[in-house]
Amino acid sequence: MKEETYPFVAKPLPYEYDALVPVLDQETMHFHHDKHYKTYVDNLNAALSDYPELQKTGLSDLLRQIDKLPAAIQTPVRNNGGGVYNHELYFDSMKSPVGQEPSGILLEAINRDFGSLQQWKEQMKQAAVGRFGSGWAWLVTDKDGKLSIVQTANQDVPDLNKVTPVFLVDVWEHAYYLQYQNRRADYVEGWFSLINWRKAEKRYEEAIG
Ligand code: MN3
Repeated sequence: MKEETYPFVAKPLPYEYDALVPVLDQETMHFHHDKHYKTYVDNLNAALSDYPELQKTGLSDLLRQIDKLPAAIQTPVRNNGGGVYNHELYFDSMKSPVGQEPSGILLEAINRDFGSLQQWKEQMKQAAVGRFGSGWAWLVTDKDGKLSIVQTANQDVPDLNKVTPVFLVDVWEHAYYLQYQNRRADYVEGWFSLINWRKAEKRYEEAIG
């Protein structure tokens, strides 16, 4: 991801609001992007507004060193910086649900590290559906290209000093409730058809150099 700095600006969706229909409807995307994501951007800027020494630091660098930030802004940066980082990657990881399958070295790595694409999907679904409360399920890679699935709570990010995210799925209720109510598993099943595999492959290739 391109590293912007303070003041952070909400990025537009990389597709139209109705691009993810029928998996995610326009109303869901408007609330999720225009309200929830925008609020994280505004609150992150508010948290950093009194700390000029941090205003030239990129978002992932802020998240890598949360424990070294001034105590008063550790929690706001964790929650809102994570909220910005996670949503930008989430929106950018999706595309219209029209047949796209993984290929190339990312598919080879999935087969190697999970046994098969189907086994990966089952584990990813379990991580997303089984996440208790609000949070995220991620596909991440280490520097050697070894893939793993991780869950995080709230707006936490995985340890970015150790892994690079390939993509993630938002399992906060605001991501799906308008359309799916309590049926998180149905939302997650639909989300698989939204994965932008070409972008995922690019991220994976960049992460392992
Ligand atoms: Mn969300």
